[in-house]
This record gives sequence, structure tokens and C-alpha cells, in this order.
Amino acid sequence: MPELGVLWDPILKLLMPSAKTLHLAAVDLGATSGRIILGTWAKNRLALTEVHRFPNAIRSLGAHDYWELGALWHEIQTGLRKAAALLPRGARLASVGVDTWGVDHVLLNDAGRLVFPAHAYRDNRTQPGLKRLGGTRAALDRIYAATGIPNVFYNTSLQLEETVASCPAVADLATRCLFLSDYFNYLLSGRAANELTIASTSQLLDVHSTGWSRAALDHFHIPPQWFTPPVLAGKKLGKVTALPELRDAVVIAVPGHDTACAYDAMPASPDGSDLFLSSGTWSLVGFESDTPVLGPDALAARISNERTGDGRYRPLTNVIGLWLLEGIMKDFASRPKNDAEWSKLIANAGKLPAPAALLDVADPAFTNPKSMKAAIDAQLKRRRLAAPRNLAGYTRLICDSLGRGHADAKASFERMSGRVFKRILIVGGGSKNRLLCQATADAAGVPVVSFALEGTAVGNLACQLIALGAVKNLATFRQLLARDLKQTVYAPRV
Ligand code: LFR
Repeated sequence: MPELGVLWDPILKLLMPSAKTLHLAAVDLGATSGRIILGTWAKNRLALTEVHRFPNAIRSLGAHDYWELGALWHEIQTGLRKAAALLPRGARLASVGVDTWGVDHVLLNDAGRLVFPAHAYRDNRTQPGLKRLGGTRAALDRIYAATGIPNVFYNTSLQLEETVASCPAVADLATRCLFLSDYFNYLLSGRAANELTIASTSQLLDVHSTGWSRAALDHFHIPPQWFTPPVLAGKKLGKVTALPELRDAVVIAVPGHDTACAYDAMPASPDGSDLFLSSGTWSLVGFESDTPVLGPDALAARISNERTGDGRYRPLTNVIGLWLLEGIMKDFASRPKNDAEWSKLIANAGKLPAPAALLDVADPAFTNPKSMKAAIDAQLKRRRLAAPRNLAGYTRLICDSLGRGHADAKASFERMSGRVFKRILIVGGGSKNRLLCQATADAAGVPVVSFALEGTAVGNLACQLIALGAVKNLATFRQLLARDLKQTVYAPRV
């Protein structure tokens, strides 16, 4: 098993003189892969070990797209058993936390049985609702003012609106709506709770409180009794009842939204001058704030006022991200098969001349195309631009276009918040992509600092450590993290 990194040491010796050994598990599910990470807090040091990694994918049945929840649950159990088996004799896992991508959810009855299949957020069923809301200015403004979340095709609001409209009986069958992280917490502990960060991705939460928005629920015809008041991250939900091997472990409601976890792991400067970029399938560009960013300009810039684990705000925009690169790979038999081939592709792409024009990354045709290459070529053709000649050319075009998208997001945040961001901190898969980091620095005109950090899993573990009383708070956690973390700085080139 690879040890992912020793994060800190000497500082903790001073701060935590009597810390005892703790073993924690982070279940971290992404749209294309999932992992179980064992965190060991021993002698004032946290070590991470990836004990289990598995692919995840959207599966189509007929005209619709779904998640395979049974397969995910099987992998979670396998990973947690592996984590327990790795512990020294007599040791036990103290806690488990689950984070997943946002918006997707299950509908349950009182017995906890699924009453509707779990659709994947890229399913096109929300398109009519998206257009309907987008075409009604007054409703759009009202929903944005109420929830702080713009009109995006994957919102839980649009998904549930479609579920209730296409299958009205569901309003009688279902008694509970849980987001996927909530659902796995429920399977593990038997306790059904809605956690705040993942709830905040839904476009159903009240932007000014930590409760649900009655205006939004009513607008989308969603039964309000499906939800309970969200718990803040760090809440202990109860012991693991699902697996005898973990019977002493507590299930902690960590920030259920992977992006909230990734943001928590950012070793950011406390003065608020860092912009955050969690770069994976999506590029999530944003910052932390005590207040939401609202109003017509924020709506036009599609700013999502998602929440932090403690109830503050993470205004961010969602740029399409490495989905473009993951997609284009499927169109080329010559795609890289290992790390060395990836590095070669990135290096070759970097040697090419800068593209004459960049992609419009907001093109809805990129959402879920059969062929990403065909979708890109169609946009270029429409704009009378030549298509790249090979995979390196597409890679260069995609990375430069994403870099521009990140820089545009920075500019609009600065305009609207009055802040000046001096650095962009990047975690996630894209932090290893030199071309993307450099393109972002060049377009944004500020250094990009990339961290060798499994951001989502580290944020998940940080919340558990704080809930267990091993670390004082997030500020302390970040301070410790920042001192010893390996970082690469990409200075902007003029
Ligand atoms: C990233 C992410 C984004 C969310 C998208 C869809 O994994 O959670 O934050 O907007 O997935 O849920």
C-alpha cells in the first residue's frame, strides 16, 4: 500500500503533547472513482494510506443514466474491512466519514427502502426544467435570491421536480430524501440525517439560514417533509452498525460534499487572499466568505453559494474541468496508459504553439456527449476554426481553455467581492497537470500553487480529527498542513 504522505510533525509535538494514536477512515467517492483512505494519527503525525480504490461510472438503462449504488456500497464495505484489517493488533478504527460528489440523492420510505432509482446528475431528464426556469426571469431571480444557487442542469431541485412530475406516486411512496453521502452514513450507522454542505448543493437550502427554503421547495413541487433540518459537519451520528469489524467506530457527518472537503484541506492564508481551485472532473473555483455573493451580477456569473461545514459560504463557479480531457481520451487509441505516458503527452502538448483561439468551455454540448472530440470539432467548425491535428493538440487546447476559464472566474469574483486574490491554490487530479497549472497562472496573472494532496480525503479526515478533539479547529489544521506540505509554484509568464 502506498503511504501518501507524512503531513506534519514537529509543530504538532508542541501543540499536541499527549495525543494518542487514532485510526480513521475516509470514504471519498467521486463520479469516476472512489477510494477508502486510512488516516493514522500517531505520535503527533498523520499518515495517509490508500487502502482501496475502485472505478465508478454512470450506467445507462434505456434512455436514462443511473449510479450503481449496490456496487458502491459493496466497495465501501470492502475498503473499510481492508482498513480495519491493516490496523495493529488490538487497535480499532475510531471513526469513519463519507464524502461524495454533490446533488445526487435517494428517495426512501420509512423502512429505509429505495422507492425510486438513483439517477446520475448528467442524465438529460432535467433539460426541460432547466429551460423553463431559465426562460422565466422573475422565477430565476426569486430562486437565486432564496437559495444562492444558479440554474444548473444537475441541481437536485430540477431532478426532484422531474421525479415528482414523471412519477407522481413517488410523493406518497417516499418519506425521506438523503443525499448520497447521507445515504451511506445511514447504511453505516442506521441514522438518517441531512448534512449541511451536501444539502447546499441542491438549490433547495435557504441561503440566509441553515434551513430549507420553503419558497424553492414549493416552486419545484417537492414535499418539504422529505428533508430534516441539516446537521453541521462534525456531528457524531452513532456507531457503525453495518460491519462487525468496525463496531467501535463512530460515523461522523464530515462535510458530505467532496468540494467542501477539498476546500477545508486547502492550506490557505488566513487573510483571505487565496483563491481555491479544486481540480478534478469539475474545476471548482472559489473562496471562503462569511457572507454570500448574491444579486444579478452574481447570477449572471453563475456563482454558487455553497456552504462550509460550519455554515459559512463557499462562493464558487463550476468550470467544466477535466471532464473535457477525460472525454477526449476515449476518442484516441493512442491515449496514455500510465503515468510516464501521461507526462509525455503533457510535455508534448506544452511544446506546441499556443492555440490561436480557445474553446468556449461553457458550451452545453460538452455536458454528456457521445464523443467529446466530435463535440469540440463541432464547436470549432461553427466558429470557423481549425481542429487540432492530434491528441497533444487537443490536450493543449483543453488545458489552455480551462486556464482561461479559471482566470475569468477569478476576475468575476474580484469584481463582485472587492477582494484581490494573490495566489490560486490548486488541489485534486489537475494539480499534477503542469500544463493546466501553468496555463492557469499565465491567464490569471498570479502564481498557482499546487499541492501534492488528496484534498477531499484530507478534508474528510480533518473534520473527524476535530470532532474527536485531536485537533483544535480548521485554522490549526491548515496551519499545520501548510508548513510541511510539498508544493510547486507556477509563476505567471508574461
Ligand atoms: C465535484 C462536484 C461539484 C458538483 C458536481 C456535481 O465532484 O461535487 O462540486 O457541482 O460534483 O455534483
